[in-house]
Amino acid sequence: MPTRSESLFAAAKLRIPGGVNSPVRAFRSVGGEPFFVESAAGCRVRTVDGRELIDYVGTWGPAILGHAPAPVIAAVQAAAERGLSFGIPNPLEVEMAETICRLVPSVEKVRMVNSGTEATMSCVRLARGFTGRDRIIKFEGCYHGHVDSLLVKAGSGALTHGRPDSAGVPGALAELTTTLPFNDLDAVRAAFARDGREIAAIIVEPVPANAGLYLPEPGFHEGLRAVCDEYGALLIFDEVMTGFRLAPGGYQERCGIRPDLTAMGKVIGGGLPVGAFGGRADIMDHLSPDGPVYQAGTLSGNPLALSAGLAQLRELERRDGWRELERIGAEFEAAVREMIAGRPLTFHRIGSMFCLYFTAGPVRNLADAMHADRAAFNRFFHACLERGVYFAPSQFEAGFLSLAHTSADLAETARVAAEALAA
Ligand code: HOZ
Repeated sequence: MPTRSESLFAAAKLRIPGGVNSPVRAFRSVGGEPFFVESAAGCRVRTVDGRELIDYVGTWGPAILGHAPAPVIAAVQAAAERGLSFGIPNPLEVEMAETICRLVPSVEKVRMVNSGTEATMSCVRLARGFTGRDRIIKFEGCYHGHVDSLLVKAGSGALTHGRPDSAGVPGALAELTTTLPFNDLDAVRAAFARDGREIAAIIVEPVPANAGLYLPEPGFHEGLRAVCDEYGALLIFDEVMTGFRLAPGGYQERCGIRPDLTAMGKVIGGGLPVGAFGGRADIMDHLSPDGPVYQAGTLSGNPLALSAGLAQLRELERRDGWRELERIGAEFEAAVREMIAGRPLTFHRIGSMFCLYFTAGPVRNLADAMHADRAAFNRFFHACLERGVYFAPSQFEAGFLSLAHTSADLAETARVAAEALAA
């Protein structure tokens, strides 16, 4: 007798390509089949087969407060009663724009969109329109959504779907993207020495979290800022996952570097489909209707999504959420380090984001991450899942903690993970 998840997946495969609406959900990387979720609350998801799992995916980042937090649900319900979508300016758009400009150090003007992909795509077009140049630099293993120009040596699901790049991206477009190893300033300087006057922008996840999670070395972002300034190129931070998660102002608040443009995404929607991009006013003013770079969206600034995002931010500010996330992260890290002591594993954490690599390390770029023993990770993943703990279904994804993860949840996770490692 198949489980409900098995039956649903069989039905899904008949009508949805691969049975999923986003490839990384399909478990192809780890093997087996995905489970279907019935509901989620706090740090737990409940499957359609009645299992409760401690969740470290957190809807891939947005669930900072945990799932279904009461103040966010109430705000969305109240907004829904006033109307689902207007396509006419609404006051929440002003409140969200003012909030983002207040919190994110480099953002003077911002435009709302509906996903991180839209945000990075719009940043690239705006950078090209503003500079009059076409070439983009990105880093191997960084994933900026499924934008044509950026699906070159990309991370996340694109890393494990069987080919390094995507079919359907015209060669002529991909040729305008230069990919370089992360943390390698010499490579960046060499690329600028060669093509500097053609380069519109560098786009970077300031903390790459789509090939696991590795950290920028001291001076790396300072070096990117300096080379962009020298050659008149723009620096774009993709803070889709780090924005509002690592600090109120994202990673840029922590590192003190001011990018010219910043892409934000799902995290600012608290679980609803949202993205945003913003930055220097003189650059943002190149957008339509004031400027020549076209960008638009019927659902952009959607009142439900903005209500959710604003309610989540208010709650984080009220609870001193970022300090608490750091405390939870440190507690989790201590438990993990004790568990993995003496094993050839590498654990990275920043704030409430983490990754356990199945390699002795060090891991400072994609090439290092690729040394991970994926078969061992896959066994670990399934052993944890069987025991009630859900980590992301790929060695090359980050884990996310929330304010809803209690000490008891973390201790239970450490117990399960130790058992899984032993198994
Ligand atoms: N970019 C997301 C986190 N790596 C993956 C989510 C998805 O592709 O569905």
